[in-house]
Amino acid sequence: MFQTSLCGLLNIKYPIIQGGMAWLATAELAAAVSEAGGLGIIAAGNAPAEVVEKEIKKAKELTNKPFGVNIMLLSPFVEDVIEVVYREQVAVITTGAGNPGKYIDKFKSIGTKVIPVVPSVALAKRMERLGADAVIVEGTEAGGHIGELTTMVLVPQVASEINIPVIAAGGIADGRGFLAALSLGAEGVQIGTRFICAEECVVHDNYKQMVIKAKDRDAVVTARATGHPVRVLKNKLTRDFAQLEKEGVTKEALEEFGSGKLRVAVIEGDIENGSVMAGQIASMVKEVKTSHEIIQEIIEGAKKQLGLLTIYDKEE
Ligand code: TUI
Repeated sequence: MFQTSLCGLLNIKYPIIQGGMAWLATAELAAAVSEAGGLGIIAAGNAPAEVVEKEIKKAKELTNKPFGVNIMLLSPFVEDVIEVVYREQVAVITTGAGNPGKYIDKFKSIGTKVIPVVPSVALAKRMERLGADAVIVEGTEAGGHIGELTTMVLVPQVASEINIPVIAAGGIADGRGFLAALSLGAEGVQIGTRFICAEECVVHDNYKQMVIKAKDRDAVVTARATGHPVRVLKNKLTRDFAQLEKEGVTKEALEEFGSGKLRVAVIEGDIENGSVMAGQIASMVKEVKTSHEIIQEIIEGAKKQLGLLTIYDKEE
């Protein structure tokens, strides 16, 4: 059940891709998600190529199943990371925060599937034309760097305009969201925030606990003025950001202030002064579970929800 064309394309059991979360999505999480039947992703983030290479080699030791690497296109090391991922012949790349057009042919020549994150119909169409294998359509509900449109409006608009598989992202954490995404025309989902609280996610426990305690309105957008808006959980950092924006400091000063703050939260566990990136669905994450349990819960939840819809149909 829920086997879509994406499962065949990526050689996975369930059409669930783990979000490429910088610092959090290490080999341990990626391998666990792939072992559980989804597609695990190692996030390159802003890491140097040697670090990414080590993670890829570690994931290969932990699983024989396919996994991917997320390439953050704003990284200063992007060209070197591209070379490492190419050399290691990783099964899938996802990309974020930019247009990966110039790299697509290179990866396709060795059979690596290329799946860009797109925040608009125009970019989705361009990616299809350039040979992308699928696109991740990410709504503004997502954590981290975000676009403008919601998942609810963007997924069906993109699905109507392209012929490659659409993967919905942003605001999905359970079986109901998964089923809703398929109803909107997606053939799979990308889930980030729920996997922050996977047992195999190496993030500091303070970060996991902050996600678990988050309420519906706690995931706010900072740094709009920089042109790179980022969704994070409210804390001292977001208040300081708001104050600086009110004072009208330059874009460069805001970028400088934000730089390195994700590491502060993820590694040091300073969830007041660090950047706790998470999506609007954070309040639905109630406990730490294994990646296997999370994926099973999503699939079983979707089956249950589908059963309810069928009952409505019978009552007509
Ligand atoms: O990339 C993400 N999420 C991220 S990246 C990140 S690290 C970072 N930190 C601070 C500032 C910027 C990045 C944390 N979270 N999600 C995928 C995503 N991609 N969301 C939006 C986009 C996107 C935006 C514009 C993709 C393409 C794009 O294209 C513009 C163009 O060049 O046409």
